[in-house]
Amino acid sequence: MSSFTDLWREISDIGGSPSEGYVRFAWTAVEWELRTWFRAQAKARDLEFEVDGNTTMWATWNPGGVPGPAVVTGSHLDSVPHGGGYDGPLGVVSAFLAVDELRRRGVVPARPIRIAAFAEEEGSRFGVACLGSRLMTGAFDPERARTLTDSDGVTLAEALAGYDFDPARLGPAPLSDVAAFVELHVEQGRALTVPVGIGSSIWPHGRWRMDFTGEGNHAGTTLMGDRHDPMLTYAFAVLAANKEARTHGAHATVGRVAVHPNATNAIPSRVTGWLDARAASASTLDDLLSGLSAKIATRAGKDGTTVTITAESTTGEIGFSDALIERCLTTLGEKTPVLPTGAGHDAGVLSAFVPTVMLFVRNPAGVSHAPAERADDEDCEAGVEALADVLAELACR
Ligand code: HGY
Ligand code: MN
Ligand code: MN
Ligand code: MN
Repeated sequence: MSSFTDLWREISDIGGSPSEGYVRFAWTAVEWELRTWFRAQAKARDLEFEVDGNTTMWATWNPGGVPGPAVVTGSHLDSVPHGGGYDGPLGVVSAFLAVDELRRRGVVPARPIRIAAFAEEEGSRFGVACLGSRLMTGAFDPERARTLTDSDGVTLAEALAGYDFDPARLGPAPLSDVAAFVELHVEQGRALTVPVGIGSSIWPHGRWRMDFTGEGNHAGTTLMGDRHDPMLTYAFAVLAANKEARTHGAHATVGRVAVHPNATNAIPSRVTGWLDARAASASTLDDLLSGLSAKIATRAGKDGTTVTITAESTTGEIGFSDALIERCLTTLGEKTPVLPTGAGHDAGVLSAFVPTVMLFVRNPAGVSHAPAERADDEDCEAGVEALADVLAELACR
């Protein structure tokens, strides 16, 4: 049986390093290495390995051969560009170790326990967050998914076919197979001051693509008064998003931008910025978006540019199962903190369909989506124990 440290080391060189961060995009050679590792872990534990039509990997432990819905745990293996190593993989590694722990305890579950690794959770390659779980629940149209395009112009259907996955198999899966979902995840801010906490809810959030169009021209000869510079409208939008977020007690970020033609001596003809916005309530998020859109439109009028804002993926208010939170508290101790998060998760997508809860592991750096993301090994071990306790509670009673 592996210790946390040993199992963690097995993936710590795949797709990056702790100092530089990880680039682990869906349906790439790096992800394939992680898939190979997952499959080997399932095999080493004599778990039944499967890949479904959405390319989610499953490893099933069902020693009693019992029929019926499973208690599912797991997370994702993909990352944001140069992200930390914990966001996602911690939940998958902990899931394998929790099964080891239950075996060590001599537990025989009364229902199957399944480990899942969802694809493209970050949406880093095709832009739609939690794409694997959205497809599974029917929350995203498979036809539309097949035509999503990455930054190299590769469609999702082509990316799948490149690894012998059949794009025609994308789509909803029977959720009646899932009795409950428990996702363990590194906490992504400074909210947790003890090793393990329980998730209560996820802030409503979304991603919007903002396309600014103007008139490309020479940087040296075009009079300042003659310009239609979309970069100006874009710059205004970034500052306005920050201001709106502060006014609303919300969060707004523009972390990605594409400029055409991207030349120092040319006024750009086109700028695309991607807005990530999140708020404690859906109405606050709506207010933020409508206020911001109006301000940007006014500014575009002054700049002689045009702007279109398109939602790429949105997630409404999510509260995890009260009953499961109660059972986690009974199992882990009534003093275990129960906390909301501003980060999105496959658990958030599944929670609209099946009883779902999350466990968080302390993040001493308070950083995520960046190489400095951390969790101490001792806290990760406490996370595995907690996950094993919760799985025993949900799968044995
Ligand atoms: O972007 C997010 O909130 C997440 O970590 N997938
Ligand atoms: Mn993430
Ligand atoms: Mn994650
Ligand atoms: Mn010239």
